[in-house]
Amino acid sequence: MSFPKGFLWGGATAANQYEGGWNEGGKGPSTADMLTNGTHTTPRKITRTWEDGLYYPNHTASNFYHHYKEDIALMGEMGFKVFRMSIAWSRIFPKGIEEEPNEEGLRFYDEVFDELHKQGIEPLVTISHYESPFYLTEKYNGWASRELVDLYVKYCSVIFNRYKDKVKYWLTFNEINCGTMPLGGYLGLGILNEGTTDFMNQKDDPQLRFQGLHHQFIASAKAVKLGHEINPDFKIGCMIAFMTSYPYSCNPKDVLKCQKEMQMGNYYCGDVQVRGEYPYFAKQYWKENNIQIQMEEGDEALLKEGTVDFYSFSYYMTNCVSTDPNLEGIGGNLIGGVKNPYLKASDWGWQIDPDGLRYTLNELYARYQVPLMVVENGLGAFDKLEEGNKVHDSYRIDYLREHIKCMEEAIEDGVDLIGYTPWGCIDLVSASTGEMGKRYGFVYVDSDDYGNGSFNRYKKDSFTWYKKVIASNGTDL
Ligand code: BGP
Repeated sequence: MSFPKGFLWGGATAANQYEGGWNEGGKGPSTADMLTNGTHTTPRKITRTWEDGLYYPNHTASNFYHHYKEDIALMGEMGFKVFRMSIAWSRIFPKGIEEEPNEEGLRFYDEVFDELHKQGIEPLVTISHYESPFYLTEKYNGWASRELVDLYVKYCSVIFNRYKDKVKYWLTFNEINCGTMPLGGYLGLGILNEGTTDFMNQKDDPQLRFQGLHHQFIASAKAVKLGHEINPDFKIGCMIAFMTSYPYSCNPKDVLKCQKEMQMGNYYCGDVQVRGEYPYFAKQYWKENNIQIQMEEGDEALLKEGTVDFYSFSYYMTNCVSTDPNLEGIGGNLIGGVKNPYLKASDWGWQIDPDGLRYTLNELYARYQVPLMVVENGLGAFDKLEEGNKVHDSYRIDYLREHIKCMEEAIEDGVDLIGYTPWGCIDLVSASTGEMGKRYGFVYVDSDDYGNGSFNRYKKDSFTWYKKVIASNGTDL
């Protein structure tokens, strides 16, 4: 029996992909709301096709806004101990700059948290998950400007004070390390570079990206300090998109290249947020890429004072790194690297690697020595709704079972793993492709890629399986 008593089993979502109600209850548009057409007023449907590129049809999403009671009851039925969700910043501050928060937005989350507690579920709240108010992009070019630090801290102060007795676990920024990468990195930073209208596809400006990240680090550190002042019991974590890379061969050149990619892609941000200072390799990278980080007096001290209480990460796949240009790349959405001949992949080319999770957990724990939480993991798949509204998703069960086994092994290795929230526990819209058809959930949501459907909820086979896993604390897999 390896999973400790009190292990936090649950599931994960994000407002912009799940909540819907994008312009209801006084909510302003967020960066994620703007991805397809760049206007404030045209509500979007799910329009993404493979040819169209990266669309993001999150306006209706899974309509949690109007289904939260039903959804939370389903989570309760599965026995969730924790539910990871995000607060949409633009529901609280529609433009991000108002004097007073939007009471209707605050009340919505009050009701959600109350409902969760009725079911004995602890909320785990991502404060910013690709959804800063779009107005801040227009006015300040998002996190490129230091102005956002105080606006974010003000938002934190409002939600920390309001929910201090309802929420204990917080994450400051979702997958903050995406900002170290040009593709996809701009969404979380809310930056639109000159002459571009598309977050996902713009001329890269490393100076702006890394300066934007610095602002997020400062904002995160300030939030951690403030949170602990408001409630010393708060547990505030970082959240990293972790993709372990293996050297494709034992050619030392491959090994060195791989090490470099791991440092900048995976470790740069966690090192700042957990250890409270930039890692040694940052300086060389800045030099090579002509990046000058503007620091204010006191920034270094702040980073030290605002280190996180735990480390959380998403884990879907691993890749290989090679210096050989002739090897086949992984391709697909937002992912790079070389194919690993030992691994199978999902329909989206994401290579499935449960052992890699055990390896990653050990590496992370050796480096940071703080509690770890896997806050995203899962298999995006095309599910088929069959007779009697059944979904037979044995492929998903297999994926999750193997990953849970490897988490168990990591715990036996001595890793302090405290929770597991598989991604998209109730079907939602995909971040990288904008499809509804890329499903992760234990619960099927009846909507297609165009937002057509009844939005009814149906339990998949994995629902019953996961319920049993939780009830047995991971022994009955
Ligand atoms: C992470 C994001 C999530 C989520 C997940 C799955 O990067 O934090 O928002 O969507 O990946 O990715 P996708 O939706 O592209 O399948």
